[in-house]
Amino acid sequence: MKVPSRNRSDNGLTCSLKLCLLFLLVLIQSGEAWAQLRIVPNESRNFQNEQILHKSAARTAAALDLPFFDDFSTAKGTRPDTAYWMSGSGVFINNTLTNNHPSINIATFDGLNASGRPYNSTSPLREDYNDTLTSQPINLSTRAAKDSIYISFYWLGRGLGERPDSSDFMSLEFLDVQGNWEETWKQQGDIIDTAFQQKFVKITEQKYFHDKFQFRFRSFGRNSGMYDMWHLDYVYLNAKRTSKDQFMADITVRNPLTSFLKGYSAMPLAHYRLDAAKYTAASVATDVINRNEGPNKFTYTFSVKDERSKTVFADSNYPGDDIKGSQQQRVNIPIAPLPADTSKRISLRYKFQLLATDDQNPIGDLSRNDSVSAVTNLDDYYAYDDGSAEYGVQITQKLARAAVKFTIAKSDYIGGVRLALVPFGTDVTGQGFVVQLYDDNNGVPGALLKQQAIAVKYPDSRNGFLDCKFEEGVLVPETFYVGWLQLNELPVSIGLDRNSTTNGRIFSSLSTTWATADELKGNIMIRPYLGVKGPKVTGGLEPADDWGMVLFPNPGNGVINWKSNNLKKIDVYSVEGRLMRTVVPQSGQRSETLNVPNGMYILKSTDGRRSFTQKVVIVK
Ligand SMILES: [Ca+2]
Ligand SMILES: [Ca+2]
Ligand SMILES: [Ca+2]
Repeated sequence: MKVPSRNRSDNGLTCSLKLCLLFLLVLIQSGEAWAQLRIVPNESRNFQNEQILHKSAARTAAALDLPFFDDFSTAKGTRPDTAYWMSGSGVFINNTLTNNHPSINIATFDGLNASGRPYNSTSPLREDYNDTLTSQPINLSTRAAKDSIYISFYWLGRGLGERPDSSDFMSLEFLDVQGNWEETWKQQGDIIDTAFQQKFVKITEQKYFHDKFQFRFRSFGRNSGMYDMWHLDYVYLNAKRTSKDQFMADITVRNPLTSFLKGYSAMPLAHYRLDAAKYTAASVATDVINRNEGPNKFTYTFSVKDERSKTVFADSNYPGDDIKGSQQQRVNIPIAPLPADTSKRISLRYKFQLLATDDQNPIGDLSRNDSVSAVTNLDDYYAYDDGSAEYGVQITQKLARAAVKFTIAKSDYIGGVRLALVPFGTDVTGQGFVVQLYDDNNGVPGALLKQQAIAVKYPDSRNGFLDCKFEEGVLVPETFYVGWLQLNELPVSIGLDRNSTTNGRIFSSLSTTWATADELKGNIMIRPYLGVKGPKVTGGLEPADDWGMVLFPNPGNGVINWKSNNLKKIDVYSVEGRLMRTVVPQSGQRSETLNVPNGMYILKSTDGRRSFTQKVVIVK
C-alpha cells in the first residue's frame, strides 16, 4: 500500500486527469488499491438547473472611455468589480490559486459558476464554454487603427489547481459593430507553464471602432467542477501603445500575508494566552513587486487590530527598500505577542500598506493594489489550513482511514470537528462517514478516543465547512489525531489547502497500522474546536430521555439491542428516508441482526404512543 505522490498525480494530470482518476477507481474495484489517499480537483454536483448568468447580464448605461485597466485588486469579495466587468461572469476572484501573479488577486476560470456550483452536473465528462468575463462597453467610436490600440493581459493555465487538457482553451473575443463576437486570441490547454505570460492583441479592424465595443475572455473545458483552470490578471487596454509596452509605473503587493501564529493559522484564544510569545510568529511576510522598468522606492505601514473590540495593537510606519525594475522583494515585518486582555475571542486583522507614488499614474490611480490584509482568528478552534481549498483529498478504499496530527497547547476537551467538504465525483449528499479522534501512540494515531457518524452535506459556497458536533466534550492529550473513516465505495472529499505545508502530520491506514502521507503537499481542511465537559448537548435527533434507545456500538456491526419491554416496532430508514427494514420485537426479544448494507441509518422505535429517533452507522 502506498499513498500517491504529487508527482504521480502530476503525471496523471499531464495526460488526462479524468483517465487517471478512472484508472485509480478501476484499481480499487479490482482490489488492488495501492493508493489510500489521493488528491482530487474540487467539484460540486448538487447543482440544479441553475442559469448561466452571463447570458442574461445587463449592460450599464454609459460606455467607458480609454484607458481601461483592471488587475482585480478592487474586487469586492469573490466577484469582479462591476465598474469594469458585466455581472454574472462566473469567474472566481481570489489570491490563493496561483502564487506568482502580476499583482494581488486574479480572476480564475473553471467549470464552477459564481455560486461555486458546476455549470453541468449531469454529464461529468462534457466539455463546453464555462466562465465568461465580459468588459463593460467601451466607447471606441472616435478611434481608428492609427491610434495603435492594444489590449494586454497576463494568463496562466493550471496554477495550483487542475491543468487544462489539450482539448481545452482560453480565448479572447471582440464585439464588432454588428454585434458579432470575433475570436482574436486562443490558447490551447496541456501547456507546461509555471509563469504568467503577457499577451498583446492590437485592435486594427474598423468594425471594432464603435461606441459599445466590448471584449470578453472565455474558458472552454470540463464543466462539471473545478476543472481545467485558467487564471487572468492585469488587463490593460489603451491607445498609443506598442507590443513592447510591458512596463507600468506600478508597485504592488501580491501574496497573502503569512499567519500571525507560529505553526497554526488559527488557535483558541485561551490556549494562545498560556504562552503568547511561544505561539506568535516572529514576523509576517508578503512580497512587493515593481512592475516598472526602473528602480523604485517604497515605505509602508503595518497595523494590527482586533475587529471585534476595535483594539489597535500596532500601527507603524516602516522604511522600505529600493526595489529594482521588474523585481520582486520579500518583506518580513516583525510582530509582537498580543498583550493579555479580557477578550473571549479575537479576530485579528493585520494589514500591510505600501506607500509609493503610483497614485499618479496617467492611466489611473494604481495605488489600488498597494495593500494586503489577513485575519487570524483566536477563537475556539485549531487550524493549519488557510481556509481555501485548492484540491480535495479522498480515501480510496472503503473502511480505510485518514488522520491529521494536532499538537495543542494543553490537554483539553474537544467539542467537535469542522471539515471542508468539496464535492467530487458522484454527489454523495446524505452518505455517512465517521469522524474520529485518536490518542497518540509514539507519533502515530493510537487508541480511539471518540467517533461519531455524520452525513455529507455540501456547503452553500466555495470553502464552507461542515460541523460535526459531539454530544459532549472529549478529553484529549496535547498530541492527538483528528480524522475520518470512509464507509462506502464512493469517497467523501475533504478540502486540501495547498498554500501551507504539511510537515508530516497526515496519516492514513487501511487496517490497523498507520503510515504518513507526506506526499500530500498541503493541509487537510479539518479543524477541531474546544468543548466542555458536561451533560449531553441536545440536538435535533437527540433524546430527551432514553426510554426507546436502541443500543449498538457506533459504528455497529449490524446487531442492535434494546432495553425496553414495550417496543412495538423499530423502523430502519436510509438517510435518504427509504424504509429498509422493520423489526417487530417478539415478547422478551432484546436483540436483532439488521441485514442491511454498510452505511448510516436512522432508527425509529415506537411503543405505540411515542416514537424515538436515532442515527446508527453499520460497518460489517
Ligand atoms: Ca491582480
Ligand atoms: Ca500599485
Ligand atoms: Ca488555500
